[in-house]
Amino acid sequence: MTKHYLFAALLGLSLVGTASADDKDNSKTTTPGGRRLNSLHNDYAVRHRRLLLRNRFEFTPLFESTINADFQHTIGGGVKLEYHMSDMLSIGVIGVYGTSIHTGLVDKLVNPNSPSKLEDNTNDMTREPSVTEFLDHLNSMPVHGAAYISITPWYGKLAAFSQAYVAFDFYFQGGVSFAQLQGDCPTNICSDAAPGQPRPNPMPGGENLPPDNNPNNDPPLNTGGRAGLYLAGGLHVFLNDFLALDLSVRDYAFSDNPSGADYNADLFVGQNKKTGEDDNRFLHHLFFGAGVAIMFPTTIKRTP
Ligand SMILES: [Ca+2]
Ligand SMILES: [Ca+2]
Ligand SMILES: [Ca+2]
Repeated sequence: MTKHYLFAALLGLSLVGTASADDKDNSKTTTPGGRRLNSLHNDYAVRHRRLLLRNRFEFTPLFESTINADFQHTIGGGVKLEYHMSDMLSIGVIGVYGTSIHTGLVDKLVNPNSPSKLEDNTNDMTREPSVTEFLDHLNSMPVHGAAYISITPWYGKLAAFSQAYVAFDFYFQGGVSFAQLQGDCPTNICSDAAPGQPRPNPMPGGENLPPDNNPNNDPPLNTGGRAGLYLAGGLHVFLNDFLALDLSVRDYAFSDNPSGADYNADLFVGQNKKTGEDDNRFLHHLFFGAGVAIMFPTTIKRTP
């Protein structure tokens, strides 16, 4: 009997509970499917959050260095300009002026004291290029850059040694890259006017001579403007409301032949009409970049 009273009382309480919960429904919104939502649904995920990116313009002086160069490192300085339409999405451009430094491989091949040094004087009887032939075929990248869309999927706070709490975000970028490639092979070294093709016979009326099959005297064909793909990933570490450390790895991918040599071993430099192959090929140029991002306006808004 007591049990029945207890049960009735509990039932009554639960009904009262339901009724009082229903009373609060006046403040709830409802989805088209009839699902009830409370006021938190339309609220900000984080209140009073500093809006470090949204509607801000980013100006970032930066330093860049190649990390996968075979023959010549490119190191240089430039600027990144970016507009953040939202916390997630931004558009930008980057441009860098660079200077070239020989890699360790090149030093091994040209250093007079190196045991693997190339031949001193041009000898067309050997496949090996001379030091001068080799160096004159290398190209450099005085200018490179990109235009891109950037996505910032993650942001948060980083606690360092339980002392410093800094805001950070990770971003990924994709777009188009461009570069200006430079080289200078004098005509006394790059003397072959028609690489891979039969040469006219100096004797009048004589048959054409076969190709010289010597790529070391061919023009390197690795200079001029290039366009291709751009991919990057990086992070901002905010030092205050408007300054952030900007670290990234960028890939400028475009057609290139950094050695200017016969890469595909068909004994000349240039496009092979029979195979369609070219010694220029789609190459990734990876750079590490470090810069200081300055955000404008320098004052920030917060979520309510
Ligand atoms: Ca040689
Ligand atoms: Ca040749
Ligand atoms: Ca070739």
